[in-house]
Amino acid sequence: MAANKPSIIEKKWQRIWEKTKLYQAKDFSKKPKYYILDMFPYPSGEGLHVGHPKGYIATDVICRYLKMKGYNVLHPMGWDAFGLPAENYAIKTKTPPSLVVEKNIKKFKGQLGMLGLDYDWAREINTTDPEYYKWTQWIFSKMFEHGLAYSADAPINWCPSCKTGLANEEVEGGKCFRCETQVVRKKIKQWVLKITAYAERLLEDLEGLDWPEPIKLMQRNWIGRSEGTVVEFPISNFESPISVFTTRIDTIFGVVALVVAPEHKIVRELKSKILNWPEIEKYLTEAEKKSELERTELQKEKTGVELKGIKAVNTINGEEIPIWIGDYVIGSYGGGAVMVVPAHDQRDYDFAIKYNLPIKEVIKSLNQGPERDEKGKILEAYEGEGVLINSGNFSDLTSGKGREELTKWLNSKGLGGKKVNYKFRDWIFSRQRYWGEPIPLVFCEKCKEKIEKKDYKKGEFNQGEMLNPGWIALRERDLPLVLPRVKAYQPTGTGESPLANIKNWVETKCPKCGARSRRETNTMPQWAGSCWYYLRYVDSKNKKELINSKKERYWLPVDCYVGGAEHAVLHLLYARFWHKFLYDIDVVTSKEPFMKLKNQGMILGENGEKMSKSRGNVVSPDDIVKKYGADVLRVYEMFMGPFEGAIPWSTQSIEGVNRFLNRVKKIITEGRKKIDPKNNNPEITRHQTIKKVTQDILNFKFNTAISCLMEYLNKLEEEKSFNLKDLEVLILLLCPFAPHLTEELWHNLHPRLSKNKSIFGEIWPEYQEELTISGEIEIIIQISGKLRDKISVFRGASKEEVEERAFKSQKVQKHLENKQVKKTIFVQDRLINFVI
Ligand code: ANZ
Ligand code: ZN
Repeated sequence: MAANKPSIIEKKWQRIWEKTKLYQAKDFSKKPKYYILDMFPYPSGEGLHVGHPKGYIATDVICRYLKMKGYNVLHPMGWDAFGLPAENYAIKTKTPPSLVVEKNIKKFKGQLGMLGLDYDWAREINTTDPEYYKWTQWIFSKMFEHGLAYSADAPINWCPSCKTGLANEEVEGGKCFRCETQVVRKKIKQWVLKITAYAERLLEDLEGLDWPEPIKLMQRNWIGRSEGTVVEFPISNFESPISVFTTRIDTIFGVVALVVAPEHKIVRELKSKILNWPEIEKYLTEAEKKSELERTELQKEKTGVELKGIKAVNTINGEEIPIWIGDYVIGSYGGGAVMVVPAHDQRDYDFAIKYNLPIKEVIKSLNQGPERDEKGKILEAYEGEGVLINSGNFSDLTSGKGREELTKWLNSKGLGGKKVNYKFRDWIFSRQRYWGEPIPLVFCEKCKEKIEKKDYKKGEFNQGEMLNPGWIALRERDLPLVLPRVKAYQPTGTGESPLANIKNWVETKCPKCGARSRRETNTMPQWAGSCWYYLRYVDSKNKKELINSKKERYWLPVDCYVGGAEHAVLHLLYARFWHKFLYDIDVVTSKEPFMKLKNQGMILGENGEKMSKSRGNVVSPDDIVKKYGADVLRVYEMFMGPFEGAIPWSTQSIEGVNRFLNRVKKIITEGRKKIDPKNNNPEITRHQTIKKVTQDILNFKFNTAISCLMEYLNKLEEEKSFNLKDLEVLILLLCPFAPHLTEELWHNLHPRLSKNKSIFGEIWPEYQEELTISGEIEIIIQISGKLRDKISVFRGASKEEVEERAFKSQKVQKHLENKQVKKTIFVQDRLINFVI
């Protein structure tokens, strides 16, 4: 029958659902709301492979289920379309990126539609649409206004041969991906966002979130809170001291040297006093070439050079100690200097052995200490806690107490104090690229002069303008600052974006004083648009404000966010940061954007490797849908294994799913001619199935929900006639997974129903707890594997209940007399076996 072909019924229902606006979420309703969100895709030229929609299918299942449970559900979709791939493609083909994006979106949207995903397309957004990025720019300018954006010289990856800055993704093993020249670090002026100002809140508020524990942990580690002490070490014959951050101030009596980072300002300040400057200079040049990662890799041997001719003084006991530079010390962390304690830090120990520095033990282990040679010298650092020794008045304190007392002492002398440091840095927010949001700032010499000469009225300049003299933010009415068309998209040779070449765009008037000024020509990074997109879906057409506050209060926060675990840190941290800022300026009313987070596991190629074009193992959803239909693809992707797991694609298993759906079709088409209200055989199974499928959907256990439906089908297939209810429940429970087929079968079962009345307007089946347990069933009692008795118990009775009943049996008692039960094996609803 042609009308049964998936390709025909799927298109038919998709058209009807669209026409009846089945998926449009209503702003405001008496129903409880639920906002379920997918991580929106980057619309690449290749289109989707079967791995991409796994998460989208899952949210679709939940969304359809929740609507049947009476929720007002918001399930939107959009496009994260700025970024390098479109730009590189544009460079190669000389087509404007906007056209490339438009074409790709069309393809993606077609593919998502083909899968029957129930998005509310009326709310679609696209991060490259000026009407959208107007608000991305607006948020930036608000951050600027509040002093959260500052300009700083920051190093970028620079290819000396291509004369261009490179994104991290474009550096492979330290080399340029285009010409394989060694990439160097080059400092250029960048816009930086003060995400570190939110460190404490970003940490604290993680606690209340229903997120996978490993992801929370990754965020905590990324933020990297570290509590310790800062302490100043004076330099002989020089006024300013070196300030050091340490988590182990209890080891200060064991300090044998200081090591400062190559970029530490003291190195240049002391130049005239350093006796071996040529050697130092050579070291500095070498260090500049290395990335931070290369410098700090634990396995790499640590190097350093002593600054000859100068000495530092150990604050605690007045001892003179040498000062070194070493590139394993990071310039931007904890003051860029460390105190070297070889006895208690392995890195320092290795450094001391290599450069022949003394090793002073100052902590005694309370258990077994470090290994020693025959002379008693330690063979490794003892990094643990213990009791202070060789530490003057502080000897005999425990490490913890020692830290407390030493910090107190330093504080009282004005030489140091408690300090909390964070590993993560402020966010470098500018890119020297074309295809991104223009940064809405101009530079005005006149305003700069005013600020420098303090020739302004109170309140004339905002916090950001005071912090960055000369930089003026565009006003809201000047937004969006539209990305102009250019002739060439490749980066310029100077490390500036191609926008710098458009003279009549760059030259403009200062929005504050009207003087001639220049626009910022860097653009925003790809992350910007995805920092707040979930807000815009709620009110995507609003021309007056980012989001209407009534709608914000109704829909937010997002109840459930689903996407790949690769976004565990950056995207989720950046979005949380922006959300908190928007909370502070009263745009949103919740402290966190995403209450619950679920990560989908990858779908691997049939060979168990990651699916990719280069590996040649890509499976296209178009081919699968063509052969089996969207419902088979959907059910298969949900059935293939645990949602979070990485699972290889299997053509064989998809055949199994195809057979399952065909059996469902058969039992409904044939069964509706054999209706018998008196047949109540499957009742218990029916209630059990409703219970299990309902619970499993809520817990993202789609695979077990489907296997439960398969068992239910087995049960039904044993029957010769059917209670209408049993058939209905099969379709209703299956419909979130296989929407097209079930919609068709639902109408087969109810031929008088209007085509516009969807199965998704039906109510989700309810179960009765007492009916999930059948009456009495017989259970076998074995003793050491031999059948000794049979008893009746209620279906589903627990081990304890069955045990208690079994011990009452005379036969059992006889066989157990004077025997000890070593082990009890229990199979629910089947047997209990006492091993003696
Ligand atoms: C002396 C010491 C003795 C240290 C000891 C450890 C053990 P977190 O914050 O957990 O990373 N450190 C400080 N600043 C650094 C920098 N800019 N680059 C590289 N290393 C730096 O740990 C802080 C510890 O890392 C500090 O404590 C310091 O070494 C080192 F037995 O100071 B410690
Ligand atoms: Zn001005």
